[in-house]
Amino acid sequence: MAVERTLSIIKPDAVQKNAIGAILGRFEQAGLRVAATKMMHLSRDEAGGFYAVHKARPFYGELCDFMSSGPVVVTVLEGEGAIAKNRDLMGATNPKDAAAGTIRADFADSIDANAVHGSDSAETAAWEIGYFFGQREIFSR
Ligand code: RTP
Ligand code: MG
Repeated sequence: MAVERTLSIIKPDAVQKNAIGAILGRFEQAGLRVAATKMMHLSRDEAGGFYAVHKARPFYGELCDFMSSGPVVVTVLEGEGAIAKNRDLMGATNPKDAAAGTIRADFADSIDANAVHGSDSAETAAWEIGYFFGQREIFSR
């Protein structure tokens, strides 16, 4: 399987729960490497730009409010099959549907406050990484 990069966001609810280390640890334990990471408090416009693909959805306004409600941790994860591996570790969007042992099953409260974001394809991963990081801020090992 090819080495890939994917974008992870630890959302405001999980940062507030003091779960940054626990979540990054799950990625590392699964064989993914942190290639870049930083803490940010997104403006509402920055959150809206990031989730622009969902602009027409009924939940877009709430999603933008939530993602700009407190600091987040944005991380580039790298490893074999990183995009699908991260989605597997995250679990289903709604924590009620998330498999036991996934990040959302263990840390998410609701479909809105669902602990983590992860890129859903190679194309979106490249765009999402570029939204937050320059090439000189990303380190492969
Ligand atoms: P994410 O983009 O945050 O990793 O989540 P995802 O791929 O699992 O889900 P997506 O469909 O991309 O939706 C983005 C975020 O919008 C909220 N959402 N609410 N009320 C609803 O039906 C609904 N659907 C989605 C979730 O917080 C989801 O993470
Ligand atoms: Mg998504």
